[in-house]
Amino acid sequence: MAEMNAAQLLELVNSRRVGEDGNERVRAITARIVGDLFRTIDEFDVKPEEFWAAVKWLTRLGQADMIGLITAGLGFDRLLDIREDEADLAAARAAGTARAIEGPLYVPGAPLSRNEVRLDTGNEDKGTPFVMEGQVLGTDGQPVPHAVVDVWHCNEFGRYSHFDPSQPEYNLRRRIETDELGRYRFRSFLPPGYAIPPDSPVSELFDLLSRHGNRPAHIHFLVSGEGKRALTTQVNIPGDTYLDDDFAFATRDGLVVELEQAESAAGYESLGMSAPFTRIRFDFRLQDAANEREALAASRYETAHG
Ligand code: MBD
Ligand code: FE
Repeated sequence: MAEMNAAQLLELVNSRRVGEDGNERVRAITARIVGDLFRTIDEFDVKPEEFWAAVKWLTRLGQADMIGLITAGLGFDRLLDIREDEADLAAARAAGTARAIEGPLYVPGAPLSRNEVRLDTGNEDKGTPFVMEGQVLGTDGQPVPHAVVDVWHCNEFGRYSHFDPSQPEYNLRRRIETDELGRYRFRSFLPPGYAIPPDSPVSELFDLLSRHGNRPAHIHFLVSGEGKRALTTQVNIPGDTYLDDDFAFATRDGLVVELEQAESAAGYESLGMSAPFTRIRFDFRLQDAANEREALAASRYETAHG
């Protein structure tokens, strides 16, 4: 009875159970993935040393907390966005600012300010200062008062606070509550692009795939407001070499901002601006939420089980 071939083993792995408990969807998806891997091992004649090297790599990937980098780099994060876009289109609710992937580097609970904030406190002279400003609007163009704009970007070396323990807590991470007209603004410096850490499990795989691990310069947002569907998105800074060659496949039309020169700093004194300065104007357009869960300003990781 314990002698079996590969097909019999697969059948046994996927059918064994002690009762009717458990989750049928999890059983079905696990069975598909196990079957696909059995077939991959067979087709490519994967040797034991190759298999165990892969297992060790996965273990190191998890220990380095880098699984979220691999999912982005292999296109899964963008795939989920494409599927949500398609679902929106099918439901005739494809409107508003385009979504873009959260990425693995969001941290909830950033300090909250009203109307405006300096994101770059403690990062003076780290790059070109700019002010980004605009409104949070509904798809009908009506302002969303007291919306929350949660914004984060990397430091001058392309590293994100929290994941880079050398930076202060919540460095370059803030939340801004909009005013009655849905207006927000913040000052920061133009961040550089991001590159996956060298000498990491991720870079090992990307070297073997002959792929680079660069993202073009970008700023992340999680925007939410009463009755509106929370929006996770990013904007890109124009002119970056990797704009159309993002390792995470996450750049989108309509999300590459324009850098303008503001001639006068009048009205921007509270952000410490002196003329002339670089300005980005960008309005976020949020769909109406179909239910309470859609309105939650939360990481997609956290809501995944909710
Ligand atoms: C990033 O900064 C990022 O935004 C994504 C999606 C993946 C890796 C690093
Ligand atoms: Fe990022």
